[in-house]
Amino acid sequence: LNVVTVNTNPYEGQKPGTSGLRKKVKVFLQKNYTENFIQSILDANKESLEGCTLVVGGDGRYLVKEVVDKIIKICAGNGVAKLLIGQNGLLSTPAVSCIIRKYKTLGGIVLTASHNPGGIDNDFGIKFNCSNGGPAPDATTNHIYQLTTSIQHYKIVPDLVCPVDNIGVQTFKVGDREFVVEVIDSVSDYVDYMKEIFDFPKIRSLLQGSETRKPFKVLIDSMSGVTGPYVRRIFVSELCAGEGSVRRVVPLQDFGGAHPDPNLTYAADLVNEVKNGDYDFGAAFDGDGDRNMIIGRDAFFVTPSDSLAVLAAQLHRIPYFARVGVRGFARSMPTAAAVDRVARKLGKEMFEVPTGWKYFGNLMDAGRLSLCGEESFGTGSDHIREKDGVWAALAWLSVLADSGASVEDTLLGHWREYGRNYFARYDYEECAAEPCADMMRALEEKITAPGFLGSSFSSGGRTFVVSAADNFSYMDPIDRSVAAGQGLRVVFADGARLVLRLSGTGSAGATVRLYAEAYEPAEAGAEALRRDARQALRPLLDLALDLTQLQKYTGRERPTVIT
Ligand code: VG1
Ligand code: CO
Repeated sequence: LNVVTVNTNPYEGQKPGTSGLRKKVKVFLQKNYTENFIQSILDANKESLEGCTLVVGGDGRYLVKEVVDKIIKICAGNGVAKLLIGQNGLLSTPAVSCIIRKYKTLGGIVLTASHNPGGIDNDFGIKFNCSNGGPAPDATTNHIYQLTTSIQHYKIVPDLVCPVDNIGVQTFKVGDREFVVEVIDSVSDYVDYMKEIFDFPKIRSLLQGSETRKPFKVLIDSMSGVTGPYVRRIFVSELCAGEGSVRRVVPLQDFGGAHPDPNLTYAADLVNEVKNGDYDFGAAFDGDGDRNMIIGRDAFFVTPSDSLAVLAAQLHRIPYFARVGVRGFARSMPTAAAVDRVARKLGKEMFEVPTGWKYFGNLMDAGRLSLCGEESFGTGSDHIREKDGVWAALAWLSVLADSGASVEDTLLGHWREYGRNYFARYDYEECAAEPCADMMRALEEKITAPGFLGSSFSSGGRTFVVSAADNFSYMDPIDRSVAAGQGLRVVFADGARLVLRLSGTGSAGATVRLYAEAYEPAEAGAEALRRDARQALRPLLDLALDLTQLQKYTGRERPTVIT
């Protein structure tokens, strides 16, 4: 087989966002668009490419198989020695991270647009992960982007035919070197690792019940995303939960037309099933399997920020942490600060990083971070370098198996001890980009003007006094790299916070995210701790709309999604 060098021209806008390059499928279908980006990823790794191994897999959405084929041919053309590819091109994002680390590969290419809808009219995405298993840091993605702006040609082996439907090793002769593709079982490595981290027999006996205890009934929803095969293997085969305890476990190219995003809006049918059925626990995962939503009996909702805090407080119940110990905790800036209180109590280091999982990696690699999360339904630990949906569900079940408590009682107990951080996020999707940029500029000016600090606002019978306000900037404590302009935040004296930022994962227009958080201390009493979140946050949200003039700038009366 021969390598062919193909001339090409750069495309504008191949700049990876919060998590890889995400665009409409039609954009990726343009001539050489996908080839350019893949070649640029490889060029960014030029020094290490010779003889290296890469992992390749995606969430099963439309175009994954075609792009896997392109990656195989372009890698073959660029001196990569070996590819590890999930069967049928399927690998969850956490599984890619796990496999990169286990087999010590140079990195991996993940084909996903995560929770964005799939299908020919929807989204596709390409992300590069480094040898630590985590999403490439800003320096690397900026380098890749730079290369896309000047690319002149790519190298490909057009005649190489390599199906990925069957597990096994295929060897090719490219020029005078050997090129190997190993198609691997998509779930085995990941499942083996989960069995090391958790006590499967203990979770199994929770689910099965005993003479003295009723079975603990779960309903796990893969939302027709990539976790289907993982969920079947783990919950049905290993934990013997029964076929009736899993739903939507066949990965579909268009996720059945649904939005594979685990939250109360897009996973409403799971919520209803749990509410109307006899279930103790429900969980859902996004398209690529890194997000999770946890609910209890009667669909009692656990906010992701609380989920992180509860797990932090109960980490000792999980065998992995009992074994390796617990280092620090971290959350992304907009995530509610519930976990900060746990860190303080346990005497652990606490980090606040910009939105996006790539900012947790260095802290984990340096041995300073064990558990972290984001308000966007992301939870994970240093077992890999991505957030991990199935892991989060297993972590919760481990905690519950050990404590014997229900989901709701676990939360009530947590709030009684630490107080409660009420949290809500309003998303205004696909707005016109320019007015949104104006809005951000105007707000930044307002909150950084002299006199804003210390000023007070009344809303809904409450007074909020500004104690801090800025455009969040982060210096990585390990490599001292700086990420500036990460979101506008206003902090109030009573611990309440407002954050406004623009999404970095959308594929059209601008998506505005407004985050609100209010703290109710434990002493406030049972009633104050059990309020409806929307009600509790009303004064703050009203204040936010007034302060940002969001409705004026976006022309939107109400958000597209509330989480
Ligand atoms: C969103 C979330 C962020 C998350 C990112 C990737 O980013 O807010 O917390 O890390 O998606 O998640 P943004 O820039 O749109 O707010 V995933 O499951 O899409 O990889
Ligand atoms: Co995802």
